[in-house]
Amino acid sequence: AALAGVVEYRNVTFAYPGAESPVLSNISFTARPGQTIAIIGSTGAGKTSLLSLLPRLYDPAEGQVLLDGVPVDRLDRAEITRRVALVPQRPYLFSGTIGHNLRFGKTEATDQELWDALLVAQGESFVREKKNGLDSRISQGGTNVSGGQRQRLCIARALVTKPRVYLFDDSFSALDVATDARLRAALKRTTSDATVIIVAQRISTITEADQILVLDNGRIVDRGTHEELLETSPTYQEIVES
Ligand code: TTP
Ligand code: MG
Repeated sequence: AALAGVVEYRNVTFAYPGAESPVLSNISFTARPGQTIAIIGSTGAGKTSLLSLLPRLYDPAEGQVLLDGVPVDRLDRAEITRRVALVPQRPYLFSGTIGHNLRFGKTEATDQELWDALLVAQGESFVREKKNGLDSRISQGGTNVSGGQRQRLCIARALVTKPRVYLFDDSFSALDVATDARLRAALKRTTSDATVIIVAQRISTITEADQILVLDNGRIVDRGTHEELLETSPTYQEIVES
């Protein structure tokens, strides 16, 4: 189907402009609708860089990134934005109301759609508790909300756009373990036919992923389910034990 949301990285190598050595080497994987693919690896391994190639923040030096079989450099950017939502590692809130911030990717969204997204993102109660609800002001950079609240608002913002593909870059790290678990369970229900790629630090966030990619120094060194990797991957075992 044309709008399925199949993501494929095919032998992707990438270096930042002006840099000598690549930060990603020969990356290949496929993520299909209904699947959750997790990416784990130490700081600087290239996780954020890997995600950035799908929405074309950068283009690879070699290889291809495909969305539903089409190389992303042949799609127009508006089309990519409609299909792919990236929740960045440092989620940004701008000065305006919570409603403005949530409607950033879909200006015509109704209040009900915003509340539905907040419910999934576990942000419903803290927004409801504010005197002005969706009309509450966010200060520049979102300094008047906590890190965990900011993450939940940015996840809700992505949900509002109802994309085919979700990219979560360490989006659950500021949440306590219980909220993280509730959020992911709710996410799984509402995004069950979407493609989900999660970068995570915490093992508990990704144990149920269909496939985990272990990234080390820009390469996928191991891949498999949590159980498989516990058996086969020394790098994964190290991360689990750390
Ligand atoms: P990242 O892709 O940012 O590594 P990461 O996301 O795995 O790390 P973390 O867990 O801390 O979020 O960086 C990989 C390499 O690329 C690293 O050496 C820094 C470099 N880099 C740049 O040169 N420019 C950039 O804009 C970014 C994001 C990274
Ligand atoms: Mg990162």
